[in-house]
Amino acid sequence: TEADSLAFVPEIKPGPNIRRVGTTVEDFEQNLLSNLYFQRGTTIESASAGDAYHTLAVTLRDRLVDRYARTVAAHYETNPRFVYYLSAEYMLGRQLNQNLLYTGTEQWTREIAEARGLSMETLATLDVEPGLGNGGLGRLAACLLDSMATLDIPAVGYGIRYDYGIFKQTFQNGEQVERPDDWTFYGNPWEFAAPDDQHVVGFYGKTESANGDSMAGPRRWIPSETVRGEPSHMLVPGYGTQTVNIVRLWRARASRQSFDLARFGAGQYGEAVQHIALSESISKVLYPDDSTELGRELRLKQQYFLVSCSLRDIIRRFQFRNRDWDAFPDKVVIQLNDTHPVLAIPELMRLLVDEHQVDWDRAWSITQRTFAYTCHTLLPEALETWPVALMERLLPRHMEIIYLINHVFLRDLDMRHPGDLRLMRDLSLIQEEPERRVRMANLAVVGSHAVNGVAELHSRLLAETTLRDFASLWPEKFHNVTNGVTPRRFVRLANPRLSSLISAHLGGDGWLTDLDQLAGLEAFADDNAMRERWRDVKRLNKVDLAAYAARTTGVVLDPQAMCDVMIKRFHEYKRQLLKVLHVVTLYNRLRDDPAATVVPRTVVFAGKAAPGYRAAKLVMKLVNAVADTVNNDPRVAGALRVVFLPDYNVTRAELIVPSADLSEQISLAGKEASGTGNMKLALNGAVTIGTLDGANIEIRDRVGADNFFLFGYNAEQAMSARRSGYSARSFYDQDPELRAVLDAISGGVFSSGDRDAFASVVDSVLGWDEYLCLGDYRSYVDCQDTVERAWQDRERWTSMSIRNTARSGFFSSDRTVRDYCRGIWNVEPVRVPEE
Ligand code: T68
Repeated sequence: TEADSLAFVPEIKPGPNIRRVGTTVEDFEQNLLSNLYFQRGTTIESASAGDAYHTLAVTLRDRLVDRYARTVAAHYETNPRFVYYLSAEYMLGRQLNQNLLYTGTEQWTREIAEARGLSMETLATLDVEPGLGNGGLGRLAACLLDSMATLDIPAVGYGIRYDYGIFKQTFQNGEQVERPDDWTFYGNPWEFAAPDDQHVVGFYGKTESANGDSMAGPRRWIPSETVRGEPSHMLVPGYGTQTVNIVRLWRARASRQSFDLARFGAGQYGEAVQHIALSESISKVLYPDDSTELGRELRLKQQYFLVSCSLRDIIRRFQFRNRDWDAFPDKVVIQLNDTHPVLAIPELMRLLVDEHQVDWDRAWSITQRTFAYTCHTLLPEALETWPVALMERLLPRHMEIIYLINHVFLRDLDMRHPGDLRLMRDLSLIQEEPERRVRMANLAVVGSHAVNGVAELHSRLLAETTLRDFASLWPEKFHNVTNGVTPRRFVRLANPRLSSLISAHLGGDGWLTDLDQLAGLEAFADDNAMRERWRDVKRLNKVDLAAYAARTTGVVLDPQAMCDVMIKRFHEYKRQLLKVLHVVTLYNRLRDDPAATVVPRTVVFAGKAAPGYRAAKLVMKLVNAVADTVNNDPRVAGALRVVFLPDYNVTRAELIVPSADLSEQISLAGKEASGTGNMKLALNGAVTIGTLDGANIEIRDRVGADNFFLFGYNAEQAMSARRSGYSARSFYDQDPELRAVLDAISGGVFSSGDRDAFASVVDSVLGWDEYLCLGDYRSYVDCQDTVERAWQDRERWTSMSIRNTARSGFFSSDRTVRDYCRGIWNVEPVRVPEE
């Protein structure tokens, strides 16, 4: 049909008629005026700030379209191997400033806007951050997209266009209150709808034989429910190159004819749209992680929805230039960002076997060569499993396919390790007890040619613990790819003052795409003039942060004080509680001896907790309570301030990171897979206080032990402490300072005398203390005392700060992407010509 043939052309047909944008400021201004007139339907005399913002956004987008069209043409021409990054989450951050930088129109825009009395700051605040992720995993996806485009890697990101992103966080009585994030309320000028490329996704129903009756042969799945997946995409420009890739996000729409006109006519307005509401609920909201039991079925539907739409799209794109299925793995590598998109493995099998008549063994070989899987956790409770009963109901054909994959896998396993029932039980894709469930991580490992952890320690521990038996079965499958962050967003855009200083000393901004060049700053680490300017940058950044804090929370910060930051999701293993114990320690010391000379400190917290995570939310309430008490106590004014900045997101990170002096990376060793906030902070000259966990180890190896404050158990010691009868209570009994801290909390010092308010925090830490907070307390507090002594030597501290930046070039996500390209993807860049 006409519609079918339309769907089988690339997004943009390569051809000579690509429209080009002008190259002068006059052209740019003309484009702006023209978009204001034709897109917003208004004139410069009557435009609102919103009109100006929207017009600027689409004008920048136009410039990127020009590059995108040339990118599509170059890719079509080359027919290269593409990376398809599948992720349920993307934390892209604000787009405006990024796209101004990447199109080189920052200065022009400033002049044009300011001539009309519009500040760049006003425009920036109208730019809404798409919060389509929870934390590190989603932000990593966004950093990798940026680096892939910058390195000219042909790539597409696939995700879900949630109507509501991660909730907005506010506090009431110190408790987190979640509000919906209606991020597209005023429209999203950055995206393009692509209704021609929609796909139909099935759920439920039954399967039947298509010919013969073997489960391995083609079968027919007759779903009993369908929804449409409607794509839109946002442009992902590379920095300093012509490549513009896309991230394609799927939105669930009801199938046609879903509106019940008869019911509406009968006055049953709710019932009339019920079917539409139900279908569209699939992409309604981002899950604030999987710690709630509620809506698990909907979460599985989300996962399949993403996978089904994306795979059809990948196949459609493959078929532009290719026919032979055996070439599929040569043209396609699909990276699975954690287990959330792992249903893509049985889905590709289904498409090949049932819809394209490829026989099972050939399909399986294609599938395994196509997929690669990144694991982001070590916590066994975070490994996803789905009840077999639910899978059988929702995705009957996929369940058959998973059984068959498992059957063949276990048969081969039995040949290699005859009679090893323990091994079979542990590696099976199906867990039997206490309930039959599908193990998504096992499915991911069996169906992929590469599995990677996200930091050296994490990859080692994965192979030694969580995925041990798989690692001895297929050692060649296991890789490490240490995470990274994009220096464009997290240094250049977030910290323009530091960027100018760096460029001035390195003789240009080549470091932005070759971050190892930061090593050139090493020569200035002990240079007095440089140290002076370095401190100036930090101080001015802290002035900005203080202004923001005063405006939003009323707390007044001192830009001269040490800025001590702990910014990340609230989770027990990350140990915000340990940080609170330290703050209370400082508070007690100051109260006991108001004349004590201490280093003035501002402690900044930010982060969200999963709405259903009670323990984390209580720690959050404790942070707010301690902040309240400390900030209102005149005895400690000038020495200690605590501020909890609400609604942490990418935008907030860009504000806080540049002003940090001390970076808190204090998770219990062996629990944090990598961390990426640790990298952002080190790159911006914060010195880390941390455990030997995740990428902290690699940061310390590079910046040097002298420029890193290390404390606490290492991963082995933590595991063995627990095995040899760890007793939290003994630390309380033996350490009077710790005792005073816990007694103050349970005695109501931070809760107006209410002894019950935080009793469960104290009881749980004195009882089991899952994350060894008390075991690490003394070592942590002593290490903080060392930090204070170091801070008092201003020149030495500044040198440490400079060395942290100079030696952190490794943590660019460009390096991460190069590692994936060489070790796992085997893809080559494709240059996009200028004209
Ligand atoms: C993080 N994981 C790791 N998970 O905790 C962090 N989980 O160490 C690492 O640096 C980062 O991934 C990038 O590799 C997450 O952020 C989630 O957000 C998540 C979301 C849904 C379900 C489970």
